[in-house]
Parts: sequence; C-alpha cells; structure tokens
Amino acid sequence: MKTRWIAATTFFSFAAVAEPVEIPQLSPALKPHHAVDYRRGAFEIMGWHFKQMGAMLKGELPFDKAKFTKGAEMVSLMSYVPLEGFVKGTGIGEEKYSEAKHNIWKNFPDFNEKMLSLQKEAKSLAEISKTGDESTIKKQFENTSKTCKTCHDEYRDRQQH
Ligand code: ASC
Repeated sequence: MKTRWIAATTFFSFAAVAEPVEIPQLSPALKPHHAVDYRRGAFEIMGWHFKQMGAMLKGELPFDKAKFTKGAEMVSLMSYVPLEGFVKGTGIGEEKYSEAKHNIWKNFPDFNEKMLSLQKEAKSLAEISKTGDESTIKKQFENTSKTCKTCHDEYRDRQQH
C-alpha cells in the first residue's frame, strides 16, 4: 500500500514538472499587431529604466538609491508582461516592428525559461537595491543584464524600422 502511495506521488510530482509550456494564444478581441505593441511597450519601459540605472552604476549619472530602486521595481513589474505577447504569427516578416526570431516558437520552452529567469533576476535586483550597498547592487544588475543579453543573442534580431 505504502509502495503504491509512493509510486502515485512520484508519478504526480513528475507529471507536474513535465507540464508542457503553452504558446500564448491571441485573444479574439485583439489583432496580431497588438501583441507586438504590447511586448515592445514593456521592453521599452524596461529599457528606459535600465539605461538610467546602468548609467548610475557606471558613474555617468549620480547614484540615487531611491531612483534606482524605483527603476528596478518597474523593470521587475514589466518583466512579467512580454511573455503573453509572444503569440504565433508575430515574428520578423509577419508583423511590422517585430524583432522576434522564429526560433522563439520552435524552442518555446527554452524561450519561456529565459523569460522566467529575467523575472527572477529582476525581482532580486528590486529587493537588493533597497538594502544592498552599491557593489552588491552592481553585481545583481549584471546578473539581470545577462538575462537580457542571453535572450537577445538567440531570439532577437534588431531591425531597421
Ligand atoms: C537595455 C536594453 C537592453 C538591455 C541589454 C542588457 O537597456 O535596451 O536590450 O539593457 O543591453 O544587456
């Protein structure tokens, strides 16, 4: 009996881990260009703050902890936005302004994982920026920045719009 219970719980815990990652579906209330606008809007907001935060850490702007924290919180909040906008049929050549490579939809579980790691690192940056010293903050800023870059290298192709 006990063995059976263990077998069942083992099965269900593996089943939970193996849950497939769903490619988001476009709501019938929206058009494909809305998905591109939506995700690009979130990335623009992240970039707006991230660039200013980077400039503070490089000493190009004075380090203002309150402003830095506010930026980090905004980046963290925005990091939850784009994934929903990566619906099929909105890659480069399919939608104007798209910079999304088509391998996003071929490797969606990997892409999803990379977005989740941005969320994790950005959340940690927002937390650390409240209490940490500048060098600790800088280290976490670099960890967060790496998650942007890793994903861009594989899944973004900058276009001349
Ligand atoms: C930005 C921006 C990105 C990221 C990336 C981080 O400000 O526009 O794409 O930061 O450069 O490595």
